[in-house]
Amino acid sequence: MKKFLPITDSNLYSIHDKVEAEERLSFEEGVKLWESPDITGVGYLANIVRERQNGNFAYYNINQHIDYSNVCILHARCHFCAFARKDMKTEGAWEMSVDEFLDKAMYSIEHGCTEIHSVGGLHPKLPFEYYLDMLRGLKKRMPQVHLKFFTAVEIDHFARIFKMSIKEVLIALREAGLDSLPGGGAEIFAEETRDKICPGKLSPEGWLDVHQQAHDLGISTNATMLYGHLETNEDRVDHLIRLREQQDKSGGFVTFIPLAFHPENTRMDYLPSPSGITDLRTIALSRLMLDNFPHIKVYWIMTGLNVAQTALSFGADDIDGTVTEEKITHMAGATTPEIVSVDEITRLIQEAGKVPVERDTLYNEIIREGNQWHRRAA
Ligand code: V47
Repeated sequence: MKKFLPITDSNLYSIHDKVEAEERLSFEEGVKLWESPDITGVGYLANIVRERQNGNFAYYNINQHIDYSNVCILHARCHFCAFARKDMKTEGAWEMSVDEFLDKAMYSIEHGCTEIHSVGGLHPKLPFEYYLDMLRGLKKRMPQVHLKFFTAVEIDHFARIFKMSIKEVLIALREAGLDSLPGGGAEIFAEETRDKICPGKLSPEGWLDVHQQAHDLGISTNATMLYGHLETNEDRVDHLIRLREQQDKSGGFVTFIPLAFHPENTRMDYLPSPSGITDLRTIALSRLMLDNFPHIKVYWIMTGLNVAQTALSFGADDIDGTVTEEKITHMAGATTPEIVSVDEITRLIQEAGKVPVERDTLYNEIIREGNQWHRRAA
């Protein structure tokens, strides 16, 4: 039987040859992929890489997000953010005590959660002991649960206000129980656009340096890109190439998560939300450009479950997890649920023709027996 290549844009033929030959794509090829009208052709190319790297598996995890506080010294700077507040006197501000934090996390852990993901604003006053106590409290009670805490921007903030080096901060947090860093705060690296959406925020070099130092210490991290605001096609490709170069140097990124901008309640509320095609194109572009990243995650909280399910055929091999209690996107108008059941996640994955695998943060398979779970090494 004759086979047809499902590509209609002739600009993609030479890229197809390079993808088949496992050759690295250039900046110009990244821009071509973004500009191609042949979205299914682009998806087809990304799916080649996805299947090569992760077969037919689609990963999910049982996790909980806990945002310990939204008080943030950058509250007036990040124009895309609906989450931050100036201080505790401002309406909508919160600051959890360590006990409140531990109670919330322990409830999820007792219900089978394997990862706590915790971030907050850049708080001007909380002492370093607060952050250490959150980690210590959980590690002492439940050592097998993975603690993915604090973005590079928070790590840099701790170094500044506690007058420590980045390395000292990371070592102290690790001793208290930190397992990995989430990928937030990267936004978009291209300086001109970054200065428009978050002037004065940690620089791209600063963000990458925190990840470099974490990787040097053996701490795995994730990476993100905020898209669907003022960034250009070139900005997106540039962002991915800077991450790819960093991964060549330090090698500790586990997964990349493109984050779809939600404009409601932000100072950029005049912008439309990114469309489903933009979401799928961003996933596919990421899979193709980030040839040295083992995983690409579609964050259903931001794309919605239907797009997330479709993204599993456009380069994504991971659909994130149950999440539970998401604030950053919901304060910016997300209409997705704040939690989704394991049955729903596995049903969506199977319906997309993939095999669901429950994973921990570092992609070890989770095996469950009754109320107990253990890891099978990746
Ligand atoms: O850094 C803020 C983004 C990030 C908005 O590492 C917004 O596994 C959209 O990093 N619309 C935090 N995005 C979330 C994040 C993340 C999420 C899931 C998994 C992982 C991981 C990391 O959210 C921020 C910022 O880039 N953000 N405001 C908004 N209005």
